Amino acid sequence: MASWVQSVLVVLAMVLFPTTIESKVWHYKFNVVMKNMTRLCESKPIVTINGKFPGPTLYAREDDRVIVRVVNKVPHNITIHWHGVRQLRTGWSDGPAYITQCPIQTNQSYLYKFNVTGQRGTLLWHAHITWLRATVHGAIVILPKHGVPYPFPKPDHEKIIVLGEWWKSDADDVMNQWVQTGMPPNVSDAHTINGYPGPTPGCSSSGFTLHVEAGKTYLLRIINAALNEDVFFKIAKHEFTVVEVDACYVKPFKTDTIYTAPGQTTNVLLTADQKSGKYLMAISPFMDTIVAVDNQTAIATLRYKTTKPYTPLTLTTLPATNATPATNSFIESLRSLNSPKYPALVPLKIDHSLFFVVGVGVDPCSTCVNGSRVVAGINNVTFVMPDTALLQAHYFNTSGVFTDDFPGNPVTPYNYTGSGPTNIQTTNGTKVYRLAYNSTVQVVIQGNGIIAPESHPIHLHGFNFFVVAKGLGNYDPVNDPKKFNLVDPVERNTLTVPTAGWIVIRFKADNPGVWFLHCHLEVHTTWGLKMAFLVDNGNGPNESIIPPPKDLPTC
Ligand SMILES: *[C@@H]1O[C@H](CO)[C@@H](O)[C@H](O)[C@H]1NC(C)=O
Ligand SMILES: *[C@@H]1O[C@H](CO)[C@@H](O)[C@H](O)[C@H]1NC(C)=O
Ligand SMILES: *[C@@H]1O[C@H](CO)[C@@H](O)[C@H](O)[C@H]1NC(C)=O
Ligand SMILES: *[C@@H]1O[C@H](CO)[C@@H](O)[C@H](O)[C@H]1NC(C)=O
Ligand SMILES: *[C@@H]1O[C@H](CO)[C@@H](O)[C@H](O)[C@H]1NC(C)=O
Ligand SMILES: *[C@@H]1O[C@H](CO)[C@@H](O)[C@H](O)[C@H]1NC(C)=O
Ligand SMILES: *[C@@H]1O[C@H](CO)[C@@H](O)[C@H](O)[C@H]1NC(C)=O
Ligand SMILES: *[C@@H]1O[C@H](CO)[C@@H](O)[C@H](O)[C@H]1NC(C)=O
Ligand SMILES: *[C@@H]1O[C@H](CO)[C@@H](O)[C@H](O)[C@H]1NC(C)=O
Ligand SMILES: *[C@@H]1O[C@H](CO)[C@@H](O)[C@H](O)[C@H]1NC(C)=O
Ligand SMILES: *[C@@H]1O[C@H](CO)[C@@H](O)[C@H](O)[C@H]1NC(C)=O
Ligand SMILES: *[C@@H]1O[C@H](CO)[C@@H](O)[C@H](O)[C@H]1NC(C)=O
Ligand SMILES: [Cu+2]
Repeated sequence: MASWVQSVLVVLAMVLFPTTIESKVWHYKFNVVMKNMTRLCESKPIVTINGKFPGPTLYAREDDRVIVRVVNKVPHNITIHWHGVRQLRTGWSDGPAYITQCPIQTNQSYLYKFNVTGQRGTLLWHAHITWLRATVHGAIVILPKHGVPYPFPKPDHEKIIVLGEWWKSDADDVMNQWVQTGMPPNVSDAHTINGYPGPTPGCSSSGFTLHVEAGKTYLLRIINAALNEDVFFKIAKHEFTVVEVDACYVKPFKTDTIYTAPGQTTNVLLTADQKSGKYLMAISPFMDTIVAVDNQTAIATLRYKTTKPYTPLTLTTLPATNATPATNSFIESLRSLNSPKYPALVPLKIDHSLFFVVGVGVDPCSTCVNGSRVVAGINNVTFVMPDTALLQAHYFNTSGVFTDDFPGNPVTPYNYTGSGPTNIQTTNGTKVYRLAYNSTVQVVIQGNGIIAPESHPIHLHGFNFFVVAKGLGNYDPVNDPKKFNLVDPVERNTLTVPTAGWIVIRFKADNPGVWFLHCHLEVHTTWGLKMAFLVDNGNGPNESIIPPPKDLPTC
């Protein structure tokens, strides 16, 4: 066949059968650079990607391949985590420092390579080392495959809304406050909406404005990139229809208040159905225990295109800081879409039934102010970071880096939400829990009340999980399983364990590698509320982790 005929046929085939086109590769370059930024009337240098805060949006399409070249030009070690991307067999590109890779050091670069197999929706990317996440984060948008519609009415426009926190000091200096003194680090000085706290008295600064056209529908991709705080999100006079969380479709429901924890993403439809004008968009913190919180409200504006000059802003009120019922009503409305096309594949037979008690404790510390410091842990184990990556140690059979004896259940049970143990010291270690490929896992995650009961947004790398139940007090292994939702529980990668309560999650360990599980409040992760699952290879290359890339950083 003449080559021009072949070309014509190829073009014709591409037009007629677009699904036969090979999946696309999306290339990105992330330059890690310092940039001076002014917020709250003060300037400071921050670590950024390509000079942006929030960082650039990473677009891809379901089943496509993504390659991100990260070049470190700052005097800090860095890694990037593609939060919620399952990293099927590509754990080397997952990102948490000392778990799946050594840091990318100054003047080094690394290619993150992964496929977004079977995923579509909004996710987050962020630095996963020290507290650099404060300024190094952004959105991941995974579009559905060509020709595959959303399972909800097509919006006219799509907008990204990244929520964050801002410190006037360097965020790593704030973290080091604890390292050096053992005292809890300072709360942030402001919350941000797409990088801005809103008008600040005493200096010229406005906030983010979302421009809308009357009658149009918008898909808002809301990402909580805050370090340490759960928040409420509201827009005056406008209602949202929630359609997706953590890149998993949900049964649509209406609400005027979004509740979101760090690491979570929420996609909502908003119709510009109000009178032309300006409407307050705001976030405020949620905290229902006696822990210090940044109580500043961040302010942005939703503005109709036809708004006349000097139109006053229509205001709204946010829930109280301790409005636990508002969080419950939001969480309890979340149900998997569970349609024939997007079924909820909840594991029904469980191979590993685990019980993780999460919370804080204390550890002796000779350099600390009081001779002790606040720590945190799971099943009384405060995780100690190794000085090389766990995944490398696992792959190369290096002994002495970790042990695989992480306790699947509390060693000494106690009344978790009651009087608690008298000795609140924890033990420490670098321990993983080992799982065979394909095994099914249930984890009851029970919050405790040591020092103060507190809520914890727990995040699992490498897998989505189903949240089959949640409750208050101590989990009851006899009666609570009767209330499990095994039909359409929400599927996601981060969910809050309520203050003095518990959640039950289920997942199938069909992704080989070393996968981090931790509280997504960075302060608690720093204190040691973290562990890792080690999932062994299955049969053959398609069920095994790929070999490490040549440019994998070393420690
Ligand atoms: C930030 O500002 C300081 C003081 O003006 C300056 O010395 C520094 O070079 C600036 N840094 C960057 C990355 O622009
Ligand atoms: C990084 O590269 C710059 C420019 O080549 C050099 O001046 C600097 O010393 C290097 N830093 C490190 C830590 O290697
Ligand atoms: C990712 O997709 C590419 C095709 O785009 C394929 O060649 C490669 O094997 C996939 N990688 C993994 C780890 O599945
Ligand atoms: C923390 O807050 C205290 C009291 O406001 C202040 O003195 C200190 O400098 C802050 N620390 C950092 C690292 O910003
Ligand atoms: C240290 O002691 C002071 C004074 O007794 C107390 O207020 C503070 O909470 C203690 N801090 C820690 C981390 O235990
Ligand atoms: C916010 O917190 C600060 C410091 O804890 C406190 O002084 C202030 O009264 C609080 N403001 C509100 C509105 O709660
Ligand atoms: C690690 O040990 C396993 C089991 O003994 C073996 O199959 C594998 O080849 C070893 N890997 C390396 C890189 O030596
Ligand atoms: C645990 O503590 C709670 C709160 O103090 C109490 O109501 C409950 O009876 C205790 N449970 C047991 C088994 O002692
Ligand atoms: C936790 O570990 C410490 C140190 O080994 C021990 O003293 C304490 O009793 C343990 N607490 C619980 C609840 O297991
Ligand atoms: C782990 O615990 C031991 C015994 O309490 C202590 O000496 C050591 O400093 C701890 N290590 C870390 C990293 O906290
Ligand atoms: C894992 O599950 C898949 C799909 O159910 C199956 O095809 C495969 O053989 C299983 N592998 C192992 C090692 O159990
Ligand atoms: C950067 O990472 C390397 C390798 O783990 C480590 O040796 C070094 O201390 C780290 N530097 C900083 C500033 O943390
Ligand atoms: Cu926590």
